[in-house]
Amino acid sequence: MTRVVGHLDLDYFFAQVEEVHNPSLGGLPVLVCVYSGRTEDSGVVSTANYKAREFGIKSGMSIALAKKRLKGTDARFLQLHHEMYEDTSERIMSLLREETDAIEQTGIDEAFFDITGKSKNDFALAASTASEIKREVLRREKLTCSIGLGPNKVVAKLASDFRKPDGLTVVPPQSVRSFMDPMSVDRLYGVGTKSSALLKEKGITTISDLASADFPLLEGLFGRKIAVYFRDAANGVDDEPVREKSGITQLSRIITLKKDSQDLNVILMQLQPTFENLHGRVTERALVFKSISVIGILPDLSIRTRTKTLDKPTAQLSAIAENAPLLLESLLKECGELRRVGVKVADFDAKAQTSLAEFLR
Ligand code: DCP
Ligand code: CA
Ligand code: CA
Repeated sequence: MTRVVGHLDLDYFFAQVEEVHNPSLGGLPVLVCVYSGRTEDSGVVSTANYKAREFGIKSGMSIALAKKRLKGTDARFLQLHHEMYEDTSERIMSLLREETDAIEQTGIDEAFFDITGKSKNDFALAASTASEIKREVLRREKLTCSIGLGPNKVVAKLASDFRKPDGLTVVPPQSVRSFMDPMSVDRLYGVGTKSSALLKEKGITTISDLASADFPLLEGLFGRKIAVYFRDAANGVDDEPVREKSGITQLSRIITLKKDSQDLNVILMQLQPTFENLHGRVTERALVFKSISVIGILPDLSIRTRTKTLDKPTAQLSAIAENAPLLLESLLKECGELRRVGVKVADFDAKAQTSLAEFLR
């Protein structure tokens, strides 16, 4: 079945959020910097607005070099306000979730989305949905973004990158080959610097070169699985669904004891019911965990933990039910009375949920 997949990426994200919060920056080169604090200018540029980019400013460049390039201008060098960007990002992701069939966030300022159902598989209708999303982002957050539409994630990602800032690039199935063919291989989602260097050594520089490359040659360079992905992606073929990642790194449950206690059995009686509850949340999200911790909060509110790392990931209730009491016993030996106690699982095995393209990134 053909799909309609989009990719949205906010323009010069951190710097644009800063501009929204401080309109007096309008028109000036704006740089958001990560100061390392050693000397006044040590650190790197996180991102810069398009005015600053006219002077050759790039993400990752040293602040010292950026200052040199912007000498004589009225450029503003700002500090990071990460929480502000996180909050903005969260609101935009909820907006996108409201307007589409499914989303998959791939970074603080970008996400894939699926609008196959919503657009009834019609790219003209999909284009107006994408315009509507851009308008809503602008109306609610005063931010511009760039959107690409295509029949899959590989094409959508190339399309959102194609025209920036404030772009909308629509690539219906019949235009995929002519859109992708002339592009450099390193633009392809999943092709990193190492792979693209290897490919270039073999004379494979454009996506069209890769699409028609000798398959055994690719297999020799990257192994079968990756070679298949590269060949298909270069041909505009990609069946990876758009699916929301849990994004969770740990799950825990903490209770307050009826009375401060140091007695293993008394505490276990109250803690045991949380094992099943926690395990239920693990299963619900189809996660497998590799570590289990017991957390103790003392009457002075200081926190102690004991962690056990398993040999291999598991989703079994018994892994919690058997290890938590042992961890609790060891914790109690050290710290006396507890006020609150909890159990936590973490180190989820993400690979099961990651597509090959993301794995390669
Ligand atoms: N970022 C960073 N350091 C980097 C790259 C990015 O701190 N080397 C941060 C700042 C960016 C944000 O991540 O605002 C998003 O990164 P993008 O690559 O999407 O770049 P921008 O959104 O800044 O610019 P563009 O308009 O090209 O998307
Ligand atoms: Ca961006
Ligand atoms: Ca981005």
